[in-house]
Amino acid sequence: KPDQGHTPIIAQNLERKVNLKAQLYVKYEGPNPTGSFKDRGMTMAISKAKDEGANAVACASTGNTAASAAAYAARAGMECFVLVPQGNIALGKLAQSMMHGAQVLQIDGLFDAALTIVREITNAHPVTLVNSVNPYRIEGQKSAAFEICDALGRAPDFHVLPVGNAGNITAYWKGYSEYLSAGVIKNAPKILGFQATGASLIVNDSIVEHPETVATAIKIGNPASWKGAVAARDESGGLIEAVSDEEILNAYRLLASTEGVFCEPASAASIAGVIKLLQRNYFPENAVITCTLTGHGLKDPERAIESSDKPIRVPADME
Ligand code: AN7
Repeated sequence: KPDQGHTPIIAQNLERKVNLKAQLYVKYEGPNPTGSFKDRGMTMAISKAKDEGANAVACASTGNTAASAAAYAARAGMECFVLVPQGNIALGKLAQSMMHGAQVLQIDGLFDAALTIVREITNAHPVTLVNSVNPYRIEGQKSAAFEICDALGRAPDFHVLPVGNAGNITAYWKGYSEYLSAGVIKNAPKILGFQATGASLIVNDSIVEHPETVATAIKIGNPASWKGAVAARDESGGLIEAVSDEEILNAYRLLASTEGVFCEPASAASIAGVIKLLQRNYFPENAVITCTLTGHGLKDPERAIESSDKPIRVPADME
């Protein structure tokens, strides 16, 4: 088994809970080495950087890219610089970047500002940019689409995923398209992307200056792979829509408390999207739907605790 990828695809029993008459599966990316789908692309980007003689890599990140870059750079013996938005990164992700020995720069600004800065720096200096504008990232991440088709023996009818910087939706569409042209699958799925309402710039077709959402992983106002996301939507006949923070958190709790699957809030945007589309009878009966759960719930313990009933404190006796 390779170190990253080959994650489980788990059938869901949400039928009675949300009145879904379709077959729903989640592709759970939590078991990757650093707990998110980013490892699929990062192993490629770092290996290629090493191959090309790089001594240092850098990225801007809402947290997961940074954690993954830090780990793979450590393994490769390279320096790693990560720029993260101060106060807008889940605790687990920050801990990972620090433990793996990256130079962590917390900027007084959001992801988009960090990406602009890191692009300029890596243009001017011998440091390899490992954000998903690095094409090797997309090549690695498309493997998830292959795995889903291999596991199901067919492509799903619909594939649903959260959209932040839009690298992953681009990668999935590339994967499905390649399997289609190679004749491995007969039909490609419709790609359904979900942004948070407070960061729904692709939906509204305009940059969001001040993105706002509890799902910090997708708190992005001007995604680098915007065009890729639009192509995935239009070529597949899918859609990109928004879900509110409330819908995201409801889906987040529903999955954890009734399916035993703990993902981070941004990941739950995919399930929230399915529930939203169900309410307007979007899915034909017996459709096969796959949702990517992009990251592990343990990434963001603070949000998990805030979203749950508080533990009860009692004296240490039988009563
Ligand atoms: C859990 O780590 O952008 O649309 O800097 O961490 O490919 O950006 C993370 C994104 C979804 C969105 N779910 O994927 C970063 C970063 C989780 C994420 C996304 C992210 P893209």
